[in-house]
Amino acid sequence: MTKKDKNTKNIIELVEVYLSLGTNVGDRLDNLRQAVSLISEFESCEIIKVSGVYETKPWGYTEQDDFYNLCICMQTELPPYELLNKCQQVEKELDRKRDFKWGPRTMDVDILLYGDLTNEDETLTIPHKHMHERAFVLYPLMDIDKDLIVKDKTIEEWCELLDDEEKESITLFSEKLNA
Ligand code: PH2
Ligand code: MG
Ligand code: MG
Repeated sequence: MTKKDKNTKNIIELVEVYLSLGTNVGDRLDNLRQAVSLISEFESCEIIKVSGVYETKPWGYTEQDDFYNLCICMQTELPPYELLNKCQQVEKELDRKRDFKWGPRTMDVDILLYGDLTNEDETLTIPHKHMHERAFVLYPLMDIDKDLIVKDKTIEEWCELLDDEEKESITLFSEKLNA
């Protein structure tokens, strides 16, 4: 997708990005609201769609409280590492403590997809490594676009492949964040 810059009339490349947000410490709904509000203020970014809010059993490390999760689709002009930096600032603003892998957190903002980009290094793996096996990512993405293709399958197809335990790990809390 492209648009014209107002001042220079240059063509700007807009990339479609999908983010996953998760929280299981403090007031989870308020954490999500604050994070989405901060993300909506990112320069050169426009939120296109926000999924419903889902309550989800912890994945990976299970001895912790349930999460609230949602996904966001947005268009951006920001390069991937600048966007990552901004997502990490949101985590900091929400007072995220340095946690251990898959441990409790006030806010986690992950980049799932950045257009067609594939990238793998220590700081950023796109598409997100585990996104196709997690109900807490796939169900919110179903709200946004069930036909979106990730790793050669649609979101809907990946959902059907989840085992029963994973399918039962998630319930819709609210269709709208600000309902
Ligand atoms: N995030 C993790 C690890 N486990 N489980 C759920 N349900 N939701 C998450 O957002 C989540 C998780 C690591 O980022
Ligand atoms: Mg994460
Ligand atoms: Mg993360």
